[in-house]
Amino acid sequence: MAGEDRAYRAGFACFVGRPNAGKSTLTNAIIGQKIAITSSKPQTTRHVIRGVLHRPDGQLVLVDTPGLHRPRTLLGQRLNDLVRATWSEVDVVGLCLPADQPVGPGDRFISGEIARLRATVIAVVTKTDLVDRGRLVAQLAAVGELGEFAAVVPVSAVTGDQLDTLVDVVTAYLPVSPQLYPDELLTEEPEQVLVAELVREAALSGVRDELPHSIAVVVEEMDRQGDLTRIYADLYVERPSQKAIVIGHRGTRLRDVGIRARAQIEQLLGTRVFLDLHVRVAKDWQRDPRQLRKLGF
Ligand SMILES: Nc1nc2c(ncn2[C@@H]2O[C@H](COP(=O)(O)OP(=O)(O)OP(=O)(O)O)[C@@H](O)[C@H]2O)c(=O)[nH]1
Ligand SMILES: [Mg+2]
Repeated sequence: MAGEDRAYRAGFACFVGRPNAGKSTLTNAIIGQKIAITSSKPQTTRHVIRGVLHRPDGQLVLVDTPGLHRPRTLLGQRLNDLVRATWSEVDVVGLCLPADQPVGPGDRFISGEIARLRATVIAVVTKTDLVDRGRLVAQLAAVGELGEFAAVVPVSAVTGDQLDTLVDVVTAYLPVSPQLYPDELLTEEPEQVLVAELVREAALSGVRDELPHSIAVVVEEMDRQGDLTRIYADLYVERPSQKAIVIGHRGTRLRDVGIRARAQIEQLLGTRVFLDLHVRVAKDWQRDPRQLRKLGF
């Protein structure tokens, strides 16, 4: 059915869902580059990040957002506000439901909220590589019960299974429109923001409990000369005890974070990287409007 009637489509879509549902991993897999950091800790994403997928028949702009959750801090409230603002601006919303977890009250809440939007709503069953066929079929049935969806697509961002189908489905619901972004642009995010996020991702791995939520990263200075980029970044925590954990015995943990972050940043920038990390305490920043502003929220 290829032919003249396939008009060029362009528009915005975002994946929504509980923290840890796989939204950022899916966004990266579709864009084909790491624009959003991911981790096994809930509430990893804190910024709205746009990535652009270019196809001959259209342009899909994916907006990665934080997971919607019950807020316990001012930061939590701000993140939820960001999510809701994004929902009202996109053409397609993909509700992400992990295949390996029962559909729960959190999913029902989000599903009810998005049903009121002007966007086309589809359901995406994520992480299908983690379950067998029987369990997947049962999950698809449970998702069918959850609400009215224009489509239900099972997908694995890790194996790539069904990714193309998902993109086809989402693109089909975009409006007929001229191109929105120039060719080849993958993301508009400033490099400093992407770099700060990569440092935060490295700092998240291996820390537990409340600590992941307490970490924020700001790039203070970034200076490229030839094939070397010098980066000075501050890693903020909320209490002195957390500072000790992040730095580790004789600085070993922090050194490790620096090594892992540097490898990722070198990939992003395509230059060698000198990375200078400082750990600072910003007391209870998640609840403090002034600190939040300083940290970019
Ligand atoms: N096996 C498997 N794991 C996945 C898949 N997609 C995501 N994950 C894992 O699930 C965890 C959460 O993924 P994220 O993409 O950070 O989840 P998120 O929905 O963006 O989470 P928040 O930003 O916290 O709301 C990570 O450990 C991922 O590696 C998948 O398709 N298969
Ligand atoms: Mg995320």
